[in-house]
Amino acid sequence: MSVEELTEEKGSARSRVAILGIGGAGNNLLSHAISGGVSPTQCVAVNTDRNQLSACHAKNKILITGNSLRRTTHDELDNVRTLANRVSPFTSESDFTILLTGLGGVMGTMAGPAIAELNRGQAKPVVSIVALPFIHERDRRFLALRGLKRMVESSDCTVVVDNAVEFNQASSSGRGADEIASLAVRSLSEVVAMGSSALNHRILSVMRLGQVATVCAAAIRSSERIQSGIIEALQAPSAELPLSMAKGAVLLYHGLEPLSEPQAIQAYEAVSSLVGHDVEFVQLSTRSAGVSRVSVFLTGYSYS
Ligand SMILES: Nc1nc2c(ncn2[C@@H]2O[C@H](COP(=O)(O)OP(=O)(O)OP(=O)(O)O)[C@@H](O)[C@H]2O)c(=O)[nH]1
Ligand SMILES: [Mg+2]
Repeated sequence: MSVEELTEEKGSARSRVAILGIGGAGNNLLSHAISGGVSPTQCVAVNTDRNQLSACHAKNKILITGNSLRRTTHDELDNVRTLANRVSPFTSESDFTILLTGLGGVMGTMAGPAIAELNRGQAKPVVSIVALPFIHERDRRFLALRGLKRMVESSDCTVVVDNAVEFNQASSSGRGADEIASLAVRSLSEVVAMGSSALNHRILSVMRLGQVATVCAAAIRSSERIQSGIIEALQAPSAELPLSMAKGAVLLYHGLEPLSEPQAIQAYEAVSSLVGHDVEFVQLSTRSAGVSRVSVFLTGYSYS
C-alpha cells in the first residue's frame, strides 16, 4: 500500500494559480467555478464571442477578433501562437495553470492546446480540464477527440469531463458536467495554492502518471462516512474509463475538520478496493464550513 498523507505547510511560499477559460464552455465553466468560490482575479477568460466573454465572471478577459482561427494553414498556427501570447501577461506571475475548455468547437480545440503549450513552455505545470461534446453532437465529438490528442500533448495532465456521461450528482443547474468540472477546479486550485512546493510536486507526480485523468465527486455527510462517499463518487467518473486502469488517485477532501489518519487510510482502502489494486495515492484536506465534499482524480490513463 502506498498511502501518503501530506499536510499543509505553514510559512512556505504559496503557489500562485492562474485559471484560464477558453471558448464558450471554458468561459461558462470559469463562471461556474467563480460562483463556487474561486477568486475572479486569478481567472482569465479568452473567447472570440464578445457576448459570452462579457457574461463571464472572470476579472481578466481577452477578446480574440477576426476569423483567423478558422483557417488551418501553417501561417494560421503562427496566428494561434500569437493569440496564445496575449495570455502570457496574465499568467507570468503564476506558477501553476489550470486550463478549462470545451473541445469540438473551433476556439477551444484550436487555441486551447496552443495556450496550454505556451504556458507550459515557461516551465510551469498545466493541468487541463476539458469538456467533451454530448452524444448528439456527433461531428463535434469526432473533432473533440482530435483536439484531445493535442491537448494531452500540451498539458501535464488532461482531466476529461464527458458531457455524455450521466452524473450521479443532482446538480442545481441540471448540468452534472459543469458541477463536477467546477468542483475539480475549486479543489485543485485551493490545494495547490495552499500547499508547499513538495506537496504540489507530489500531486503533480500522481497526476502525471498518465496523460489523461477523470474526476469523481460526492457530498459527504460526515468524515466518518468517507468510505461510502468514495463508493458513491467512484460510481460516476467524469469519463467512461475503466477504474481498473487507474494508476493513481489524488483525493481532495473539503470539510469542517481534515480527515484523520485512520480516515485517510479508510479512504485509500475504498479507492484501491474499487480500482482492484494498489494505486499511488495522495490526499489532502481543506477546511470548509459548507457541505463536506470529496473529489477524487483518478490518474494514469493513456490517451489511446
Ligand atoms: N459542460 C459544458 N459543456 C459545454 C458548455 N458549453 C459548450 N459545451 C461543450 O463544449 C463543446 C465546444 O463548444 P464551445 O465551447 O461553445 O465551442 P468554442 O470552443 O467556443 O468554439 P467556437 O464557438 O466554435 O469558436 C460543445 O460541443 C459542448 O458540448 C458548458 O457550458 N458546459
Ligand atoms: Mg464559441
